[in-house]
Amino acid sequence: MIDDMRTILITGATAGFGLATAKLLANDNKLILLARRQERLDELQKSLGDNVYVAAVDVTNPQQVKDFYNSLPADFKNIDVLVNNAGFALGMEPAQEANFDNWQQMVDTNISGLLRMTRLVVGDMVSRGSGQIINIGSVAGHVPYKGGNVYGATKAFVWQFSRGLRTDLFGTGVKVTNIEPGAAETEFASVRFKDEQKGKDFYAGWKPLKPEDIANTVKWVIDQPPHVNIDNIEIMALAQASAGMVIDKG
Ligand code: NDP
Ligand code: 8X3
Repeated sequence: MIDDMRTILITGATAGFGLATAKLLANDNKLILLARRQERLDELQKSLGDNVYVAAVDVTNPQQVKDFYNSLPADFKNIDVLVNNAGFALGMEPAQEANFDNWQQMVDTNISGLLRMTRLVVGDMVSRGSGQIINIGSVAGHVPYKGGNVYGATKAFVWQFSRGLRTDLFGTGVKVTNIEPGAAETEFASVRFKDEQKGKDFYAGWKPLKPEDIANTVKWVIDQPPHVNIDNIEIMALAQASAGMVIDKG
């Protein structure tokens, strides 16, 4: 173990952006990887080596989060970077037809989970006078689309919370970034539709972002010199854009 390596905690590390980021950062950093699926975490532990600590933690579960934090090995206790990535959309029905439980789960994970993880690490970062919190928001936090209702609202929360956090942490040495991707080919769509084929169909016939595009962005944000804070990044596939103002004449 190399003591001067950064310790980076990534939530949602078993798929998509979190997994690609873990793979990209594994050689040069100590990683703490969290997600719910133990088998995948075990595979990551094997494939990414000694500088990786994995824990099956559901960010919506306060006790699991607390227990995980209290049992971190000494080598991993000083967290330099938190990547708040765990999250999802569930359903794409218009508000008047949506399943309330889906809404609740998105709020619990994308908002409360992110807050819980942030609160867990931010005090120590401030005490040490350094650290970095990278939130994964979404362009859906700014651009409404049909059925994006609560998902988009959770990401609008992430945008505003990131700005509030940056304000509170001003002068402490702790950095805050909100990365806002457009559609990327991950498990996101199959989770959203609860249907693998529908998920695949969503990405068929065009070129969405890849998980590695976001991993590269996270790495670039982390690699900035100490005096630079990247506040916000929007990153879209060339093949996706907001449709602009529309009129219904019908
Ligand atoms: P994936 O579904 O591919 O990965 C999501 C990851 O989050 C998985 O590792 C999953 O692992 C983990 N996860 C989900 N819920 C929890 C939980 N309660 N506790 C801990 N881990 C959890 O999605 P993406 O990589 O695409 O999404 C990552 C983030 O990026 C999300 O916040 C998403 O909203 C955002 N985003 C995605 C975009 C896209 O188009 N793909 C675009 C913009 C933003 P496990 O099931 O093992 O817990
Ligand atoms: C996911 C991006 O455009 O599929 O955050 O809602 S989009």
